[in-house]
Amino acid sequence: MPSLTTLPATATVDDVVEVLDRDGGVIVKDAVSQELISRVFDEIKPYLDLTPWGEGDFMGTRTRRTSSILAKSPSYAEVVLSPHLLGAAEAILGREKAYSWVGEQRLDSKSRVQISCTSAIYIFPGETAQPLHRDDFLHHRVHPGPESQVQALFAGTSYHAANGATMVIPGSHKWDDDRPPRVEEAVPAEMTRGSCLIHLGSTYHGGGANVTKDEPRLAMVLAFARGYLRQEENQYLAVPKQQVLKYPERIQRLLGWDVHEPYCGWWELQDPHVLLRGQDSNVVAAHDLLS
Ligand SMILES: O=C(O)CCC(=O)C(=O)O
Repeated sequence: MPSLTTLPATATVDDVVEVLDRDGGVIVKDAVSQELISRVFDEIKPYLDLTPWGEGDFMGTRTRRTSSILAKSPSYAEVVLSPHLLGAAEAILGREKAYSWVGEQRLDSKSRVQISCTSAIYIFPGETAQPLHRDDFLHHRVHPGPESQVQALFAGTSYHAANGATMVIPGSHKWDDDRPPRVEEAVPAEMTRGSCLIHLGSTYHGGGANVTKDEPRLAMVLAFARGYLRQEENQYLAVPKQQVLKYPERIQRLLGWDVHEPYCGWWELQDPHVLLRGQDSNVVAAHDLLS
């Protein structure tokens, strides 16, 4: 039975990518600090408490899901910049290079990453297992093929088979689209609080059943996708501009206030980041006439 590899926090991005290429998923122990997890939890707790139970097998009737995390938890920006997930996403999604001729000039473009989705998934006792699925279904991928998304679940609590650890089928990223996942093939991503499970968008996985009496399981989800695709969670609506302005430029661009090579996402023929820089711009002034 294939299992999941756990790497130490000292693992390099290359180590993470090597295991992801082989297995489709990898655990990084202590990927973020206990202090950061506590801070994020304190920031999202008021929202989690107000979040209703989900509906149906997929969302879970004993699960609370809250999204728009970068609007609710400023500290989550530190999770976004934690090196293993971001580095692996950049390496794997950046493999895809495209070029095209514009007259006699050859234009090269490389895929960069953007935030596709953020959420907290809180699975309570009594929850049943979520059906196994591939997250990149959202991008209409054909398998096997180049990846469109790389994501992680950061453990906000201890994460084990009984309290609903994510179930993963190692190696399933290599399957074609005709092979359905079977629960007997999935293994629990058991890990300590602060560790993370990184997996490819093509890897079959799903939330586990929580058969404990009193032990909820919390995961903080973060997905990166190629910068020219539609984000799964609409970050322009999820994170109000006043909050975007408080983040460093790197986070702003990862949120989508950016142009992806060669020219996807422009605003008024410019890098949309000019809207955040507040610099003197005739285009910004002209646009203000609209409001
Ligand atoms: O909660 C989990 O462990 C996985 C959740 C998931 O894969 C999803 O909701 O798409």
